[in-house]
Amino acid sequence: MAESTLSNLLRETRRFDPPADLAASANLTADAYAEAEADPEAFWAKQAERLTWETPFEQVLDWSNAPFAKWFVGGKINAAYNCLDRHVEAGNGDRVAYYFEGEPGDTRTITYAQLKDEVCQAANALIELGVKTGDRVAIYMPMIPETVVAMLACARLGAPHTVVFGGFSSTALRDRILGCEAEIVITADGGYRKGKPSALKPAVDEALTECPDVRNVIVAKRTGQDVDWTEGRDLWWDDFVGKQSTEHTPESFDAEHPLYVMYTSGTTGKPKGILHTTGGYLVGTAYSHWAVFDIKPETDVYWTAADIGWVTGHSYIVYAPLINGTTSIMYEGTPDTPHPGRWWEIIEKYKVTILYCAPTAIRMFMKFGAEIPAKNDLSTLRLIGSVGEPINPEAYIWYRENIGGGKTPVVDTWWQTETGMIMISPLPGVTSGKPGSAMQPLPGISADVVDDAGNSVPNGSGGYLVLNKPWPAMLRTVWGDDERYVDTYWSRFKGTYFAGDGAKRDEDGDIWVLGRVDDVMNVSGHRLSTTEIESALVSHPKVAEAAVVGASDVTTGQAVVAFVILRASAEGGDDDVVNELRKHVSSEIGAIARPRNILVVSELPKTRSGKIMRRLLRDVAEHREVGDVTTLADDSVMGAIQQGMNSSS
Ligand code: 6R9
Repeated sequence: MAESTLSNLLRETRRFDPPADLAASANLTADAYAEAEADPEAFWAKQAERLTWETPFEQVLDWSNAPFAKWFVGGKINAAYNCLDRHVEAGNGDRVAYYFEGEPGDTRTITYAQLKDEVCQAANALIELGVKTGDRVAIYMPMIPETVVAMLACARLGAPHTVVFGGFSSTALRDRILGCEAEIVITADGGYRKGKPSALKPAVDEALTECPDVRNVIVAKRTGQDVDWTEGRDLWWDDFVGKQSTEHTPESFDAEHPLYVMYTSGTTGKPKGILHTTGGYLVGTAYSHWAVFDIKPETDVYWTAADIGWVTGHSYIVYAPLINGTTSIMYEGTPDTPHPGRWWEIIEKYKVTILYCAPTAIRMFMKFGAEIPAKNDLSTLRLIGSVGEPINPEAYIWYRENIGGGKTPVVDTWWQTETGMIMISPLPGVTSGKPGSAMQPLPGISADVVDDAGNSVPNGSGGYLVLNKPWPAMLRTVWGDDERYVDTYWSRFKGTYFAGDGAKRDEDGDIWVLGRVDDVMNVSGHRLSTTEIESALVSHPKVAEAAVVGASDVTTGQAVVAFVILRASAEGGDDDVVNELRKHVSSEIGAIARPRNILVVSELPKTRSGKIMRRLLRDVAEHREVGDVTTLADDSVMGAIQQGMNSSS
């Protein structure tokens, strides 16, 4: 993040106290901090009572083989039973689990009892395909109820799912299927985006040409578009799942049984499969959801406006809301289809009380103008949240004023795919919020800001964000690569989890997360690795070398800017090549990784040891004066690159 933004942030002095009525009836009060501090294990044992355990656990935490944690040792549990059956058994089967709103305007209301029946059918379908406990299932779906059904069917059988975001390309899908050796793929013909059907099945067909171990593909019909069909392999959801029995007795699994693998970008080219297990993940997500969103399941209508293909969707559209018996909204499409007020229409229609979304969406709505949300009645909202990237104070204030009616608390929640659950956030009934600050770790969570040597920095200083106590929803390892788990997260500072983010602690001790300190960038709240995009670029036959940086962008937070050196043999004008390369990156990774700018250069700035100095390229991409060039092997390179950038934009 640019220094100027940093100092702007830290000049922010506005404070917003919790509304008195919310504070008076809040789920979590200030004493929870001291309670958790006094006896963390007792605190987490108490939170574990949110779940129904078939066999109670004997020990809260086994940290004897750190950093490999075991939570709720000896406990046995079924995730799907906890999400569904027990609510039905308790007489809440008629409560709505999801109000589904399709992009074209079709709707479905799904109760807990109906969802349970559908999950049982899907579980029986997977059994018929030979899926056993421990087998992996890949899910590549649009935002439709079947996606939740598929995930919970896997969880019910103890078959870890790996959900691949529907915007990812066939190559990304292939890599993830191969990475966790999935044998079954669940997909759809397509989904609706931006007013049009957007196909998914062709990417599955393409990916599977290189995934010989995938036996079957279950295809949900959403758009009705034509699909190629592989007889014997492909099965229509409606026929195959629809014919199954709605009876299925869940088996309980060890608290540490794998629940899912979610791939996320890291500092090296290959995405990492983050492993979450069952008991701790469910306890951590359910607790944080209850605490941060002050969930009152009987009366709230809760909406996480994210995609299920990201961790935010896993934790706060699927698992935590269901564990807590919440009624949620699920919206399929883009926020501005068919008009820029779609979200506000949904909030009015369903009387949504809690909205959780990303700053990039808020900044987009700011651009559309405050008159758009003003057309709808948003007065049911009592709490609004933000996730995915730092929220700049302007966006925070706009959100609070124009969406929250100037009265709702804004919870700015910091967490990661790896943490599984919200870690740092204001508590809506307790904290006086500061626009731009995630404030304090939740009760039970311990975070710090440290310097290069790992020492805690004094208030008023910046450093690296670390987590210094294990927490229940923590990742357990990188799938199939324990060494990478230890290296990436636990080696930078011994015995402490290194989050990869820079942060500052202000004079009051509150935390301001400033963004990544590694080669991970954050585009519209989505993590992308510079190396991954560079590899995609150099995999194109016309590219000799590439360097990618994340440059600040008013809408998307950061944008991908690439500098490429073409091979001498490359034909065609620069403009054609640039278009070709942007398309190539889309098809290699996904549209989200498509560079905003690609600059063809004849040389890249390198140190004498051959390291590309991305810092200088970032200066150019952000139209700043270029920093210190003294370590460059050839300092004339930067002048040429700068000229190129100026003439291209
Ligand atoms: C949940 C999620 C994690 C990275 C994280 C950080 C950034 C997330 C933030 C935030 C500042 C917040 N991030 N929330 N930065 N303030 N409230 O987004 O997971 O996709 O793994 O990304 O996102 O940089 O390290 P994930």
